[in-house]
Amino acid sequence: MSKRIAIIGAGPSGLAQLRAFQSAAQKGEEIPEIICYEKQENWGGLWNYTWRTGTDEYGEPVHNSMYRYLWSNGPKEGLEFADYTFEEHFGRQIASYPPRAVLFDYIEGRVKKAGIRDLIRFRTPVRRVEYLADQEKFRVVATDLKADRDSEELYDHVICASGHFSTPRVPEFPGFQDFPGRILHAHDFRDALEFKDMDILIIGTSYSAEDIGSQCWKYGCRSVTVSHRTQPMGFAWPDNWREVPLLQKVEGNLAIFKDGSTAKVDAIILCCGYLHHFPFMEDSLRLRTANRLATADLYKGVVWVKNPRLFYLGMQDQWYTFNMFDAQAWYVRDIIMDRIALPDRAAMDADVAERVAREDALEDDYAPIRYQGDYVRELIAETDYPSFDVDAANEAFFQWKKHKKASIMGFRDNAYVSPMTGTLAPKHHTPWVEAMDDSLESYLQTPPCAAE
Ligand code: FAD
Ligand code: NA7
Repeated sequence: MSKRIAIIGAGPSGLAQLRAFQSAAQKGEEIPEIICYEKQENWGGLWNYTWRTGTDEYGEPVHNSMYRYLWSNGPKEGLEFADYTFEEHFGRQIASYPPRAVLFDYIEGRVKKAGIRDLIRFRTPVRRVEYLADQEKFRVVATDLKADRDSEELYDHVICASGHFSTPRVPEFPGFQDFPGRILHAHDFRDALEFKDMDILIIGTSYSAEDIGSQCWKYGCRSVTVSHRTQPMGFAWPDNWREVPLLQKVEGNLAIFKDGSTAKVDAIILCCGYLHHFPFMEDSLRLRTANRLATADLYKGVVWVKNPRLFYLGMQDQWYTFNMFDAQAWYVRDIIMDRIALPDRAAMDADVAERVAREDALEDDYAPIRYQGDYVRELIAETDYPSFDVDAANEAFFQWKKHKKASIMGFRDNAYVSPMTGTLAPKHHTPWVEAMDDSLESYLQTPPCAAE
């Protein structure tokens, strides 16, 4: 096979793509030549923590949005790799909400075993992707940051796996210019202890708002006020936590909300989500989509309908993560290796429209989970990715939702059944609110017998 493939990003999605090709090679199949461009020093994407914010040592925007003490915000049973279980990696079952370092170790374990590191050019951000119609090739321009040299190469396919939780959406509210404290976006949040003894205001009501507020509460801030544009989160919050309507303005350090209520605050954290941002893609190749389950212009959620030699991985809003990226990567691999044929443009557009309409019709809180579970099931049915019990993974998510409603600060103390091996996870040795040490060494102290 003489095709050349470029993968942009070595986070969980890009690594899934590398592993998908390596798995075919392991079975004796001839695979294309692959080059993966990664702008960071190491793999793991968002799970590759850095203390840096703003720009890095090369003047590049820092990709990372994760912070200290981050524990998985959903059960690990929903993200487990079907071809590399937690039990295989850790030698036994572990508790259900691992901290970041534990998940990084798990992600890394699979790709170390696959031996694909040599295919990655680290510290090499892609600057520009253009399609040369006359040659039916993509021109990819990238910079080797260490050498400060640009390269230009031609590829038959490009797979964009650059993530979409990295470029912050940063609205402004009247009075921000004169606010006497710190205003930051969740993307730049690193350590909850910075906000110890402070009254903090959070804008937004999704995962970042919930988790950063909870972190600050856990590590000793004085109070949390969360301002919503659409509706409050509605959990049973601790006493020093309020939910208020949208911020109208700040006067000095007094925040004034839509219902006329006020709060004196020391810092403001904008948890307002992220932009799908692909400045390196030429206009005709650039994905423009809202953060939703059915992305715009992607057939089967991955094939760029306007030029089906281009693929995007992991661009959906995410309930499922690692195993969904796998499902996508195996599917994309099989298109590239001519095992799956693509329909014509009209059929691809119809597929996108059908997915959008089906998402728009979802009603209860649990329906989006089933929807994305069905999507994973649909893709894995078409490839040799190991089949797994998607209903069991859905069930872990349903339990998680119930446990959050019962106790927003205690949901991580629960344990679920692996959809891959059918074993029940042990409960973590320490309740989450008391567990200040988020290291891998501490997390793995849970004895397996705690499952009883
Ligand atoms: P990323 O992890 O973003 O990786 C993209 C990679 O592409 C990065 O390594 C980046 O450096 C590289 N890249 C970007 N642009 C370029 C370029 N131009 N050239 C070369 N390389 C480039 N998911 C969960 O399952 N559980 C959780 O608990 C969880 N918590 C989260 C908490 C936070 C704060 C955030 C922001 C996300 C969280 N997620 C969580 C979701 C997360 O999106 C996925 O787990 C996963 O990291 C997505 O993988 P990805 O490879 O698609 O993107
Ligand atoms: P999300 O899930 O995209 O949520 C963004 C939130 O920001 C959501 O509550 C929005 O409110 C709110 N938002 C966006 N713009 C505004 C403005 N202008 N004013 C007020 N509120 C606004 O992003 P997250 O960062 O929480 O989560 C992203 C990932 O990170 C997720 O997968 C986690 O795993 C971690 P809305 O409901 O639209 O009114």
